[in-house]
Amino acid sequence: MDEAIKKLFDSVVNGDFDGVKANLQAALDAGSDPDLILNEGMIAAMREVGERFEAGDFYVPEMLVAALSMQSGMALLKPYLQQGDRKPSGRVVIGTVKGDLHDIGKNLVALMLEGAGFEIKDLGVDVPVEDFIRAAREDKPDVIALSALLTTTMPMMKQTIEAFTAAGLRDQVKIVIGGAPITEKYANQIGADGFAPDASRAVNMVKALLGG
Ligand code: B1M
Repeated sequence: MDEAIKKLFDSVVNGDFDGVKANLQAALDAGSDPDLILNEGMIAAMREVGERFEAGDFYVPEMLVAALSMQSGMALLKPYLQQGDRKPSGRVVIGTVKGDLHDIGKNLVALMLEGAGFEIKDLGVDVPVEDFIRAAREDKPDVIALSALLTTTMPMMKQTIEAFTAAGLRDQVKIVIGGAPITEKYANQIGADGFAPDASRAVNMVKALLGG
């Protein structure tokens, strides 16, 4: 792996903000592929952080600082990830479901969709079902994208889909889901219109759903 990307990985794991900035810039200056920087330097680092948390070597504060350092790097990387086609492709409302505060993956999905020309309304984290319903009524999106990172918050996705059916809105909007614990099987089980395991496949899936 590129030396700067390896150092970036270590900086994210250690929550070293200055290191993240310097090593990210060094990787860009060295001509590394932005997707590689994101996947090998940052997303892989968050995976490592999760493993250390599970092993009891990291606690919530370390996990949080690592997440914040990654987010600071994302600001620098953003322009390089958004060089896709820019034709308006549709409107997407996105949010992390109620009870769940994880937003890095959701932000990445929003960023990539925006880069692919979608208009994005980001409802943030810990989003109650009613807010998705309100956004569907007011903003008339083509797609509602739900993110969940906890096994305990996955059921909120099912509840959200059921609430759309109860509100008579289910056939007016596609509902797609994703997040680390989510699988295609779960998406089918709860009647979602689509699932994607990562941000770039989320863009392809949403494009395909909208016939693009
Ligand atoms: Co938390 N956390 N966390 N955490 N955290 C996980 C998820 C965990 C797996 C860690 C572990 O134990 N290994 C574990 C969940 C276990 C489980 O449910 N089975 C866990 C836990 C337990 C918790 C707490 C309960 C800890 C505690 O308090 N005791 C707590 C819960 C708080 C809450 O939400 N109510 C908690 C808190 C936190 C922090 C706040 C400290 C921080 C989040 C900060 C933030 O997001 N702003 C945090 C972090 C950083 C993590 C890990 C380490 C990293 C998550 C991340 O950002 N990954 C995570 C471990 C892990 O995932 N390996 C962990 C990088 C990101 C790019 O990937 O989010 O998967 P991801 O997104 C991907 C795909 O999933 C997909 O595309 C993205 C980009 O490729 N995707 C979608 C995501 N959303 C999509 C939507 C789509 C499509 C694709 O729509 C169509």
